[in-house]
Amino acid sequence: LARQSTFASHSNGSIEILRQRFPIDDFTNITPAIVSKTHLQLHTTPSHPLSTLRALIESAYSDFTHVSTISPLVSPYKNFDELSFPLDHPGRAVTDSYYVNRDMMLRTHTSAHEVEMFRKGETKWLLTADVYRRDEIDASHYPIFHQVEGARIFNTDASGMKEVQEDNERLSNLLATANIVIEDIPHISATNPVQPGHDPVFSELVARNLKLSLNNLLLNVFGDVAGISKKQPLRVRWIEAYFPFTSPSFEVEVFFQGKWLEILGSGVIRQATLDTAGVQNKIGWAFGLGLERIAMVLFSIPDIRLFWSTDARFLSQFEQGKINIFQPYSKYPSCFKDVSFWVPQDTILHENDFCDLVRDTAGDLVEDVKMIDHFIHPKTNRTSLCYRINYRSMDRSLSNEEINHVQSQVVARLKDQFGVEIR
Ligand code: FA5
Ligand code: MG
Repeated sequence: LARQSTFASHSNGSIEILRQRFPIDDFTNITPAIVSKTHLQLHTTPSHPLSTLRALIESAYSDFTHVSTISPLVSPYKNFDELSFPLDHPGRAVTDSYYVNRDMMLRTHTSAHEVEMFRKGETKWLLTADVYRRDEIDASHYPIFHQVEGARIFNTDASGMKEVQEDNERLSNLLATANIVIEDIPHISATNPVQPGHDPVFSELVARNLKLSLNNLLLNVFGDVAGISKKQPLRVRWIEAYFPFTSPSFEVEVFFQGKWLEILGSGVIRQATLDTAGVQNKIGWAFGLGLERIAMVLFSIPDIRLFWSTDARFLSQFEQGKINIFQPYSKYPSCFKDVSFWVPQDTILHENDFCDLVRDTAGDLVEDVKMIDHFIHPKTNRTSLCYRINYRSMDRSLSNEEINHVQSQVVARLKDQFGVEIR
């Protein structure tokens, strides 16, 4: 089946990213719009809300190594195989991840650096970085976001057990007097099992250390703003999860402004990962937390695109180390444009391909993309799609001419790259 390149503009056989040149191939799907943001490092840009949040998290792990400048270019081996992702995992698909070529991609999560960190001998560390995923377009999804990975490993001997027990005691004392309500689940269960090679007692102690440590982190991050000032306890709930590289595994949600907010994934690290890193005699935990969703609620930032704004009316509202409520400077009008078309037979036009084409053409002028119609013609067997694009700038009013021009470029590229027939 033909999969058209969304990277038609780079036909000279190579692509430059972060001052490195790479050959392109049939996997290449990274767009110029994405490449142009790979160097921005919002999470270390002073005064940026993402940087303030990173620093706040780091301050809760002051005795850990902190890393925040690792390149997003990794091999698929590092992003997936080292972490025991099965070969047919959907995350590997070109529709879901950004590939430079078959051998190089933009990391989809900070877990891609776990083996490298452990191999260096790090035993307690935080790593903050930009991560990339092909996805839909709306106010809470952006193809680039930021994660903090945290991990801690212990010796699998009496010294390690003593270390984890002492730390559990210290952390439970800290939590004992805190205004927090935790909905917990068992550390280990039939559906969230201990790993075959692990001592169940040790694994439970490690899972408990993970939970105590993260409950304390959440208290630090949300404690002051989530209602402690209003004498409401912070509510945290632990949920059973699945990740190929941890067992048992957990997700954590925080109750904030009337809703449960998904904060992170975590678990007891799969021994295969530690073995690959050459630290066979260790056991430990890891978590991966998304910064944008937390920052959006802490700073009341209504649209994820705002993090990328260079408008002084956005940036000047923030100061490094300070959490304050964002004052929206204005909301400019939306402009909706529909495009309906027939997809040629034998062509797959994934929604993420459509969204990337729109993002690459319209940049951050696109707020939302929705498929509003989809049917297959009973006689010709052709697929008809209709997408509704909502154009709205965060910074200014858009003229009709400008929108019409962008929309006509979207249509032209659709015809050009996917051979669609406009209806
Ligand atoms: C992961 O990325 C795992 N690497 C997390 C992990 C690390 C598990 C270590 C076990 C051990 P997940 O895809 O669920 O998992 O993403 C983790 C967090 O990133 C989510 O809880 C959420 O806070 C954030 N996140 C995920 N997708 C998005 C998105 N599209 N936009 C914004 N934030 C997101
Ligand atoms: Mg998830």
